[in-house]
Amino acid sequence: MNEVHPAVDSVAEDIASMEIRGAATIADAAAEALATQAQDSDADTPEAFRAEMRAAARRLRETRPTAVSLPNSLRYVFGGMSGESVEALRESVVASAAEFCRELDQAQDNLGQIGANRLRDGDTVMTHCHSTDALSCVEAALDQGKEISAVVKETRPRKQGHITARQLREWDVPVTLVVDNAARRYLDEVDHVLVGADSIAADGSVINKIGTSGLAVNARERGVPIMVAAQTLKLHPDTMTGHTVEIEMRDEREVLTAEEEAEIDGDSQGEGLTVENPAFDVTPPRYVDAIVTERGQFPPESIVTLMRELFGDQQGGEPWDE
Ligand code: RUB
Repeated sequence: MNEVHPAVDSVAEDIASMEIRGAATIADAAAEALATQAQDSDADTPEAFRAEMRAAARRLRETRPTAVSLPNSLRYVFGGMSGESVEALRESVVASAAEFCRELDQAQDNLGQIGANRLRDGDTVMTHCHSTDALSCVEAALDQGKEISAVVKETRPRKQGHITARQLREWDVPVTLVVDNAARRYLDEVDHVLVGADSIAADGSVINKIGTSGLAVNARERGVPIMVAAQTLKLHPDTMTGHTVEIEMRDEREVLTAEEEAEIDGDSQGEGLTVENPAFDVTPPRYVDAIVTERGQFPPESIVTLMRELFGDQQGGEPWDE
């Protein structure tokens, strides 16, 4: 009863272990996983089908807490689920998931066009982590015939900067890869800081990979504009009613191996040494110059207007709650 499809389980594991990572990619994979659950369901009643879908959504939801694109994607698919029979329900979920993935791609393309308008021929961007929304701005600028180069922050501990560097090199963009600690030194050589977001709060705060806030403060001090590329899927509806965004704490082993720990702490069996590994941080709106969405660019303080338009006074429980 309420069996979670093995493919859903496997997607959930891949999201938790970051095989599948990045807010937009996670959302896309979650929607597709719900479609697989629906497609292969052998539920014999509509109620059993709905219960299965809720169980699958809960399994996916519990993987990572910070990127709101994940619950937003699940909500979208549930929003499209309708019908009186198992067959009708199945079709509606599959169609809704496909529509979600299509819209996500389209939003990213549109956002890229808008973000590209901020980039001038010959500009250098500094990136942090790996964001498909941020890269879509660079791609669109290249398509417009502009020459862009990049200073790419490595992004400890998982080094997502390498993924960014690889993508940029595929597009033939000149890349200077630096360790995170070198970022301030290179800010004088760049024209924009360009990052993505996992969640945007109603006050315009940007929740993104750990290190974004320090980078933004340094960039502001150096007079370098900070541009956040985030499709509206990253807007966090709960923050309109005062909820805060949970910051994921990841395993200490991403920071320090057991051998390294033993070297530092000898025999004390971890008693006196604590390793903390927050995956994200919060950049206050005053350090952000523009949030670029598929609906246009916004000063962070005005993002709440867009959120009201998109989410209204959306309240109540989640569609996957039992
Ligand atoms: C990824 C990260 C990215 C955002 C935006 O963190 O912080 O900047 O998710 O990415 P992690 P995108 O590697 O821990 O998932 O623009 O692709 O949605």
